[in-house]
Amino acid sequence: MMICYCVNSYAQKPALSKTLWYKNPAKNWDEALPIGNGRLGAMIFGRVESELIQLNEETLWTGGPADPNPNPEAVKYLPQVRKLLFAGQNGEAVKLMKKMQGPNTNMYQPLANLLIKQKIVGTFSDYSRTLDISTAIATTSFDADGVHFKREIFASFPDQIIIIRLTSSKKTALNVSFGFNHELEHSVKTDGNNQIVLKGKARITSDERRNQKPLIYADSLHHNGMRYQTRLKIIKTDGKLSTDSLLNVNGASEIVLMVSAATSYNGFDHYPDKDGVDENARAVAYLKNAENKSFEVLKKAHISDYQKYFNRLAISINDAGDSLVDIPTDERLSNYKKGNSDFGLEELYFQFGRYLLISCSRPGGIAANLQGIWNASIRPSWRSNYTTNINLQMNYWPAEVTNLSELTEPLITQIKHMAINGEKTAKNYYGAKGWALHHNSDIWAQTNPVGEGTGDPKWANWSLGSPWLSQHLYEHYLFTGDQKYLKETAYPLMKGAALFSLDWLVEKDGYLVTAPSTSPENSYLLPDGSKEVVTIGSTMDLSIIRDLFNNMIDAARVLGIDQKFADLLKTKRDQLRPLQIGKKGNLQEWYGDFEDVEPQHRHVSHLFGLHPGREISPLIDTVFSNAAIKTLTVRGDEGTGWSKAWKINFWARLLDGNHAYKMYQELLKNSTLNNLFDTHPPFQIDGNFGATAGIAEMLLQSHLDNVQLLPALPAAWRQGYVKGLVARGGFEVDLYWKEGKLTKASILSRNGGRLNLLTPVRLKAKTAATARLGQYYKTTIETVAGKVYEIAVESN
Ligand code: FUC
Repeated sequence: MMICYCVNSYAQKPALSKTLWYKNPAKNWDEALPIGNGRLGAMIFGRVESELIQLNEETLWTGGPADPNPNPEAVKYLPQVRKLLFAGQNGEAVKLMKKMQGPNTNMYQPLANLLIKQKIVGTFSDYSRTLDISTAIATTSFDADGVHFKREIFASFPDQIIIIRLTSSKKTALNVSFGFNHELEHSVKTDGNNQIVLKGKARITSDERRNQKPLIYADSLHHNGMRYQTRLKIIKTDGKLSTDSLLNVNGASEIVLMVSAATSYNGFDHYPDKDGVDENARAVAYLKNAENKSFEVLKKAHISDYQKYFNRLAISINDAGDSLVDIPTDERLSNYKKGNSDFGLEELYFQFGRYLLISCSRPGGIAANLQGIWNASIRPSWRSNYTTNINLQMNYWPAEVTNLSELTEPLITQIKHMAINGEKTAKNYYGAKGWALHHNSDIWAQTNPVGEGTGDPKWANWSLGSPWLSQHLYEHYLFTGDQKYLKETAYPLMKGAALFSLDWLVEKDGYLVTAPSTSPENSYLLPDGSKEVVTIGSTMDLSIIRDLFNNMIDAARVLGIDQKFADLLKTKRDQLRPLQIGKKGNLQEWYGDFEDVEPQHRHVSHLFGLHPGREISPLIDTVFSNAAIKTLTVRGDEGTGWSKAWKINFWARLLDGNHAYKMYQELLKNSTLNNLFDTHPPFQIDGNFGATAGIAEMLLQSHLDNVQLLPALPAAWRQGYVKGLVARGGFEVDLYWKEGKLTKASILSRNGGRLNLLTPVRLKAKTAATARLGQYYKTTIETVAGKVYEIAVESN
């Protein structure tokens, strides 16, 4: 077969079914391969003579701490906006809503380009580049002039550096130079003959603000940009070193290098320049700590750290195993696009989502942005920031259920920061208690409505970020059962979001509603044909608030605290305007039963109650679940990458495995780049994460009172297993199926407690009670912490 990594002498043999591989170097960034340790990221092009490794560091953003009150005028408009909306003067309301906007967020920035120039004799052959997601190591190898060359690269979390090793099968065959470049203002200097250092400064603000005359939001100019530094050091080589503007190594058979980087970022509330940390000291310290360790020691530590997360879950679909692994990944994808089935590719993409989360979101770090940590542009699409009306949340959907719970820590920290700034936003913009978060945020935890006075309110003024993100806080408790965390971290933050929601609600026609309200990022037509973006009490707003109030009520009960507040929330929850069904049988999105301007709009905001909420389900009430089906049918199966990913989750929650699978196929066929990155277009990582979550949702659900085994298994997945999914309540679940039916399960109870299993087949379980629930069997087991329950199925 074509793959030549099997001949190499020292690499751990890649797990073929878990390897992305290609016969050609990346033509562009969308084909390069990502590695990362949460903080440092690299996109590896795999070019032979002129290799490009594009680097990132997660804290490198433009700007500095958010202005707590960038638009002091905003607060006076709220009563007027409400009055106009209630009088049906939406157009006038929109004009005033623009006056309530504030600055846009800052941007995530690239760190540097690492260039590797290798002189080869003649042409090269037997080329391959691979990314083994079972070890998180990328390899490029090729032959030239009878010599086999290999480059291995990985980003180590334990050592906080990127490690590169170049080898040749023949002594003295490696003649290579190394250097840096960058689009941002920077300087590059060699330091001795084995080190090269790039220093630079990020922009003080996103571009358009700098060009604004007069400056309407001037605070961002009170600081002058984040410093950053990237070092490349040759740690070991048998070649001869020299320097000019590059580091040169001649006549080597091995070169081991380390990339170390740091910024002056010192927390979301510190100016990164005057109050920044010493980035030079940090970058030097990482190197110093790692440079005396051997390549093998570093590699071993990296693999064991990475596999601690990755190996928690295994999946097999139709025994795909190693079939088709001798076909390069881009060719497999292109065959898939032509309609050929490839269950191994489906497994790989699912696991790739987990790989990406482990590689871009580590405890102690920064939350994954729109591109995780991988960004080459100094003006990335949507600033590569946090978009909170779906995208940031979607990034973290797979974390708990695919057994990566710890990786939510950066999100929880980001929420803590946004709650601090959001308290000022709630007060300064609305005179409200609690904390508010709007459509966008950034590393500075900005929370104000964005748009700078000209943004369309259908995105810029959306204000439900704090209650939505509170769902993630509570879910972390539901999956872990960690009551200390619930009490000390989640509950106070959720309460802040609830206090804001209480103040944000107003009465209309006997119900509590939100006003102004939007349904991201859709618009509708009034009967007179006018196009509107603002409404009263959008279905999404009210479903999000209902979700938060329900979670708060549960949390207060679990903790045995705050009963009075929980009672108040119950009263208010029951006064929220209920879900409405439109004349087409769809779930209504707006206050009235209006036509959509774009019926196939990518957002399906009003189905929040179906997913990620827990308000709509065929197991609760088919009236609303049928309305959700109608809504999805009208919306159609197209959309951006993340939109398709969300639809996998929706259909899974509707227990329609075949339609969920269709959406997965659509995503792979039409929204996936050759490196398996999701594309909006352009690349946006949320679709990768949303799809991984969606596959998990097809196999296991636990958002209602039951743990549903194989709730939405598609007919095409005849047999298989998944081991290591996690259900709420802290149950670790292995499932096996044949001929489309569950055959056995093995469930570890981490915390003890009652386990309610819901299955279409009757289970054989000693000491369990079984009851019928519609077409399902409900099996109840009182579990003991630490015990594994082997579940067999009654023969049919
Ligand atoms: C929302 C979406 C866009 C895009 C952006 C980052 O505004 O509507 O499609 O995903 O976020």
